[in-house]
Parts: sequence; C-alpha cells; structure tokens
Amino acid sequence: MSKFELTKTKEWQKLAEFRNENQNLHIKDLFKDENRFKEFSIYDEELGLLFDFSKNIVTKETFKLLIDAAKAADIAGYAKKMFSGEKINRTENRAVLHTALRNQSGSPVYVDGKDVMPEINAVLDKMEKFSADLRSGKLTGATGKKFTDIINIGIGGSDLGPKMVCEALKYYGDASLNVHFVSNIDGADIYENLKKLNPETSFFIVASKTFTTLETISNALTARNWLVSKLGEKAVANHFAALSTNVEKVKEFGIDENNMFAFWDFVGGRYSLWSAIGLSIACFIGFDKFKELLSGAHYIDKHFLSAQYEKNIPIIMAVLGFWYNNFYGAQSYAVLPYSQYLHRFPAYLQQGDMESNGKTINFEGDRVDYQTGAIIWGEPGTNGQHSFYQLVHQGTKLIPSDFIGFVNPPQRVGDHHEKLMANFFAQTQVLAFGLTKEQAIENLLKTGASKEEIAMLAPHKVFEGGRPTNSILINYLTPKTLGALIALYEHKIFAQGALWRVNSFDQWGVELGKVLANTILPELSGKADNPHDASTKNLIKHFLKNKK
Ligand code: G6Q
Repeated sequence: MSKFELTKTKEWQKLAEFRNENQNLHIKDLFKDENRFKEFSIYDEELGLLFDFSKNIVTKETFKLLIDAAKAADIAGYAKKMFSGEKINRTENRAVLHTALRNQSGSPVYVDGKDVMPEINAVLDKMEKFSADLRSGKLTGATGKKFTDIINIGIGGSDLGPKMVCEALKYYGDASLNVHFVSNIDGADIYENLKKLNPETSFFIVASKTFTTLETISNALTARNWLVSKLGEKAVANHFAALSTNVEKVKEFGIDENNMFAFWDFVGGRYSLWSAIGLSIACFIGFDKFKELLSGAHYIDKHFLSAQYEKNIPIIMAVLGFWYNNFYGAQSYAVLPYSQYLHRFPAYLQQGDMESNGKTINFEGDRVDYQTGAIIWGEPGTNGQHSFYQLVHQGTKLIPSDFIGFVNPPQRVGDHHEKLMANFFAQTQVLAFGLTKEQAIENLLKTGASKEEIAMLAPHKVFEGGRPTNSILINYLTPKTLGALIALYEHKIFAQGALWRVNSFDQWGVELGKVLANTILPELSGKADNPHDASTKNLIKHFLKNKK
C-alpha cells in the first residue's frame, strides 16, 4: 500500500499552524463569549445527560478544524463498516460487532452473509432463563441449596467489564447474592475468595473467550478441585458454567454444554460485557436491568451513527483527546468519576482505551510518526483530590480530564451528595480559570500574613488554570445511563482509532505475554534450560535458589 502521511494532510497542518499561532490561548479568555456554554455543550433529553465541553482550550475555529480532521478520517463511514459487519479488524480478519449484541432494533446484522442476530438473541434468552432460575432458587447446588455466591473467574476483558458494571450497579443488585471476581494467577486471589465461601451455595462462572488463558484455566481448575474435594465430582455439573467461544475446550474442562453460554469471535474481549460475559451482571441485577444496560448502549450506537459530527458526543470526545495528545504533547488523560459506584470505571477504561489504541502501526502497515493512544488513569473524586490532583493543578504537565457525575444519587445520605458535587464543580472551575497572583495575595492578606510572608508565599499559591476538562453530568445512575456512558467511551476509542489510522481491535501485545510466560514456566520448576539474557537468567536463578 502507498504511504499515507497523516501529519502532511491539510487538516493536520492547519491544526498545527493554529496551535503554533495561539500559544497563549487561555480558557478564561474564551469565556468572554457569553454563548460559549450553549455552543459547547450538548444535552440529551432521553438520557438526562449533559455533556459540557466548554472548558477546553478550543475556539470556534479550533473546533471546526478538529471536526474537519474527523471528517477527513471518515469516522462516520468507518463506523458504518463496523456496524454492518465488515471485517475491519484486518489483522485478525474479524468483524467487530459488540454493537450487534445490544442491537434492539429488530434488524438483521450480517457476517459473511449470515444474520448473527438469531444466535445472539438465543444466547440472551438462555441468559434470561439461567439468571432468573439462579435468582429465584429454582437452580440449586448439588445439595439442593440456593446459591448465595457467584464467582466469575476470568481476566482482562472477561473480568474488568462485568466487575466494573456489578460495582457501578450495586444499588440495583440482589442483596442476597454476593458476586466475586477472581482474575489474578497469583494464588492469593482464588485463595482469599475460596476461604470465605461455602461450596454448597457457590456457583462458578468461568469466563474465557478462548478458554486457553493460563490465569483463568488455572484458577478454574483450583476452584474445581476445591469443589470436588468438598462435594464430589458430580457436583461440577451443578456448580459450573462457562462463557466462551470455544466449545471443545469447555467440554474438555468438563463443563456441561447446557451450562455453556456462547459468544463469537466478532466480540473483542474488552468489548464483551454485553455478551454472555455479562452473565454475572444479569444474575446480580436481574435480566431486565441487564437489558436496560444494553438499551442504553444501543441508544448511543444510534446517536453515534446518526448525529452530525458537530453534535456527535463520542466524536467530540475523540477530537478533543486528539487535540491535546497530538498538538499539546499531553501524554495522559484522566477519567475522574465523582461516584463511588464508578470506582472501577477508570480501570475498565484503561483496558478499553490503552489496549485498543496503544498501537504504532497504521492501516497501511507503516510505523506512525505521531502519538497514538494516551495513558488513561484516574480514581473517583473526591479521593483523587486528596492525592494526585496537586499535579493536575500545579504540575508542569497538561492533563486533560473527564469529570463524570450524577445529579441524583441512587440513595440519599444526609447532604453527602451536595458536598460531593460541590467539589466536582469547584475543581473543574479552578482547573479552567485558575487563581491569579492578585487573588492569591488578597487571600493571604485576609489571613494577616506579613509583607515578607506574602512575597514568599504568593508564587506558590498561584494556579495558572487553563487545564481542560469535560463534564459529563447525568441525572441518574441507572443501568440504561451506565450502558450509554460505556458506549460513549467505546465509540470515542473507535473514533480516535480512525483518526490515528490504527486497528483498535487487535492486541498482539497481550497475545505475546500469553506465549512468553508459557515458555518460562517449565524453567521455574527446573524442568527446562534457562537460555536468557544475563538479567533474566540471573533473576530466574535467584528465584530457583531461594525457592522453598
Ligand atoms: C481483550 C483482550 C484480553 C482478554 C484476556 C482474556 O480485549 O483480548 O484482555 O480479554 O486476555 O482472554 P480470554 O477471555 O480468552 O480468557
């Protein structure tokens, strides 16, 4: 293929020129325009979701140039290809159809000429029946007892999504059902979980797309042995289910095919919570609420496909990230939910975003000469305020961030929510507008500080401001709005992949990790040679020498 040079395109060049000519542009200057909030915010009535992107270092002209870049990348055309089952994941020769999992339009979706919706709906029906039976106690353990604990054993995409959602929707969860997530190969994870469990009332869900992942299979075997040691071999049939694309391996493991919930290779691990991988969610919050989660995502799918670029929330989120990443040298991007329920959301997005767009090779197979995926990080507010916000406010790095909050908490606890949200608003305000030296001096004068003290302290108390934020303010945290929120980020990631011209749907770095560990494993029991570089060789030697 011919070499495509993104940085030489007129859209890129214009953005670079604009950035160069407007070095000192400050957010506070942009707010002289009284219409700014109106023009740089979108309210979606149905979701009760306000997206305020006015506190960005973006003028009307910048916005237009960014939208031009998005149009040049043909994000809309590329999205159509994804939704219609084209094999846009070229390096794995796969369609990318997590959107079909939540397609509630009734229209078919074809892969290789076959409508995949009947199979998707059949698995959803099976999940509905299973989750209802487990919740009602119709489905019992080998000794006839109702299940009280569900243990999802999976890792990466087969863990982070369901775990994040179960945490986020805990308020809606069945209080008599505990959901646990075991992912790490570190024996501590399964050990600490098993020690709290009663085998008679524990149900294990082995979630693995490939059913070959070392961590998951090892944890599942340990769980199986534990169950068998307590209740005997026959109990496995009542206490285990598998979520996978690999029927053969599931059978080999000894899980009944009736307890297998299928999905397909057009569902990427990190996009799989909408599939059978969401079984723990459906059991915890009930299938109707799981369907609401899907409906929120489906609503955003329609928005992404149909809204014009200038009003398309995922596209706007994408171009803003692109702006700071490629023209301001911002290395990272913070996601800051002002909701304890969303405490796993940044970790979930870390995978979604960094695994998708942490790439260096473009569509043409050439190495890119620009930055791609940002480092995603974050913690819930207000906790983060008491730790890393210092660097965001006064450090030397530009860290754009998303603040996510809710107008109404699911439950009221005194005035906690007002206090929480006062912090949200105050933080985004000071990040954007800062605090001048004059204001700092005025504040110090009020404390009765001496002239010398003021001279010494004032520079430290200045906040430059100009730190960009988006605010996503949602009226209620419900399964539907959560589904919408997740889908907004999924499509943001997709749109950035299109802007950077990288395949957001493969993960060769993850695959390599899986292979490498398997080659070293026999060496750790002294069963194979240790043919490595001096450092690795000596680390392994040290391990073997000191191993008890
Ligand atoms: C996700 C990645 C990766 C994957 C895990 C688990 O997109 O591919 O995180 O989900 O490695 O894989 P299995 O589900 O196959 O066990």
